[in-house]
Amino acid sequence: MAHGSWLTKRRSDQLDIRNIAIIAHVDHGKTTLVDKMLRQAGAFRANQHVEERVMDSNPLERERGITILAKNTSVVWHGVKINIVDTPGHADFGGEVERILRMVDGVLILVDAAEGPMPQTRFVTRKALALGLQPIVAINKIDRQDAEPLRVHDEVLSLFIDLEATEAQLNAPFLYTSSRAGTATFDLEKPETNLELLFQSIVDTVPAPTGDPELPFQMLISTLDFSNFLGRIAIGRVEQGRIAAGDQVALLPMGVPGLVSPDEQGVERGRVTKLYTFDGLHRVEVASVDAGDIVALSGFETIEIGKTFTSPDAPYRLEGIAVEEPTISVDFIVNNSPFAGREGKYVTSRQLRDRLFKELERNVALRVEETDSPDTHTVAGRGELHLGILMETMRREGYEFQVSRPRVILKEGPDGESLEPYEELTIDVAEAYMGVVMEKLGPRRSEMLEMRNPGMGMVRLTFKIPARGLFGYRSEFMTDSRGTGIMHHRFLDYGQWAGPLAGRKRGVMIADREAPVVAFALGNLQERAQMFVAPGEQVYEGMIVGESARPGDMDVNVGKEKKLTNMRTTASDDHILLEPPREITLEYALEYIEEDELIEVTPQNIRLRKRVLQANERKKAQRAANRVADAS
Ligand SMILES: Nc1nc2c(ncn2[C@@H]2O[C@H](COP(=O)(O)OP(=O)(O)OP(=O)(O)O)[C@@H](O)[C@H]2O)c(=O)[nH]1
Ligand SMILES: [Mg+2]
Repeated sequence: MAHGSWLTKRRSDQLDIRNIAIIAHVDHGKTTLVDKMLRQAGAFRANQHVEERVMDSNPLERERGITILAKNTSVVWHGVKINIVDTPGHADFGGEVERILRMVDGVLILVDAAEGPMPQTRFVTRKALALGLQPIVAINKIDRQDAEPLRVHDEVLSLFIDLEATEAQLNAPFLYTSSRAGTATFDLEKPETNLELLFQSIVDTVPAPTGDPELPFQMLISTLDFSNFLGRIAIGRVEQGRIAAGDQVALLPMGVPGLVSPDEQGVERGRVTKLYTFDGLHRVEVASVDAGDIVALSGFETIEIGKTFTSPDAPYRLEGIAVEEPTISVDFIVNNSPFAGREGKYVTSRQLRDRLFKELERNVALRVEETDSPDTHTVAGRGELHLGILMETMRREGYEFQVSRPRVILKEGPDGESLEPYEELTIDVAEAYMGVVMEKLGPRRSEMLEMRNPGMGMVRLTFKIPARGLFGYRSEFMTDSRGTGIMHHRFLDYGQWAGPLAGRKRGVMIADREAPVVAFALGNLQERAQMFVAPGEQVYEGMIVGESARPGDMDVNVGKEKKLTNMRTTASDDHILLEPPREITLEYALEYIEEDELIEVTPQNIRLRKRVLQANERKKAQRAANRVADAS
């Protein structure tokens, strides 16, 4: 394809460029595809050992098998440099994907050939189409046993029509791909053995960037990075002009697009210290970058997403990107459990405070607020995963702290009424479990939006539900569907406060003293409870050790030994068949706990506890609460 007018402006030593983001629902195979693209385009040496999904480079990403941070990379294919941005698919990171769309000229939309378009597919596709980006569609995982690529092809087309795609967007190339095998074809009857057709489609359909390198420099900051050595790093596409290391530039605050008056407040001037472009897995330092390429730039401590870099003589502000508002918050509290300080390196309120505020440097959708107590900070974010990952990262760094139950962030409506966040919930289950799902979701104030039978005895149910209504539902759902169901939810919008919701159905079992857990005690308790602890663990009074089968909390002694009435010894413990304890992950705990409970997070353990530890104090508090309730 000829992009002649633009090419003539590029210096002869510069490659032709395409900028593309890979977008999809979580797990549909984006990172696996980028992996194969890198390999097939020769980004690695022939004998280089490269791990699978190499782009998911941080330890949490590898452990969980999900992408948390978007990442830039590039390959050169037949003389064209293709900048690729791999994006996270989880709904909590949708805002980041939205910002990334501002530095590309096309999107590769991946859709699982069995699951079809999911809420997150719809969200990112809507944003991409609305920005006028040229899509390429990959119906992925065609190697799956249950793949139905033709059905999914139709579903994607309907989605495009729903979202009012333009003629050009509707004519997007549709490829059938297997990320895992590294293949792409236009025709299922003619399987291919590589990704040639995908590369070719990118070069042919994604427009080359149109910025003129001879005009004054402009660049919108689309994402951030941070290095201890360079400080904040801005990443974005050079909109027009060119930039060289050492150049004097202006950094414009967010505001109305257009020429900024020279004396506007908040405009900064300074020198670019370092410039990088992306090459395979590496960031390579370069002397200068021309319009159209994606660049990482350092030199300013005030770099923020949405600000514009320009030449100092032509401070023209580009349309900024508002960072999405948080929808839930939790309190981070200094650990005051009886085991405080035993497992963590950083435990003081000062250390906690500094770490939380440092996080704001790169975690743009996060908010941290001080409270009346120096021991407590309120941290607000986009969802349980967003906040859960921060907690997980901190515990790995050696921090120890406690976390409250998440709260939804309310907003005031136009008439002063209370609004709360609603989520779109998608559930895939076998038809047999449909009844129990509806029965459980009803009292959680959900409203069914759609029900579909894609076949094979499965149903897909879509609900609108207050975010609060989802708290604690995942574990019930997994039990109800015998672990076979799949559920996803993403933020929809703010709506009317849905009124009070019932809390957890089942009570918890609470340790009544500090002791090591004994198998004999668990053996007796497990008939009435699902335990969270295993023999040998240490518990303290007020710690939650299991979930009972019934409503109402119960204090128990998990350290109770078998009475040695005859010659038998505790060795007989070995004969007790114990159910494995329920594994408590951070996200699970966040969904699970009630207002009067906390999560204790340390590098080694995640414990659940009552806020009030002593059983008699708790009873007193309960009686007082009942009196208040009776009086009103
Ligand atoms: N059968 C099959 N499995 C695949 C294919 N591509 C990816 N997978 C598997 O799907 C899972 C998710 O793959 P990823 O590449 O991490 O998906 P992703 O879209 O990057 O996920 P997020 O970044 O978390 O949104 C992994 O277990 C992959 O091995 C494919 O073509 N066929
Ligand atoms: Mg990924």
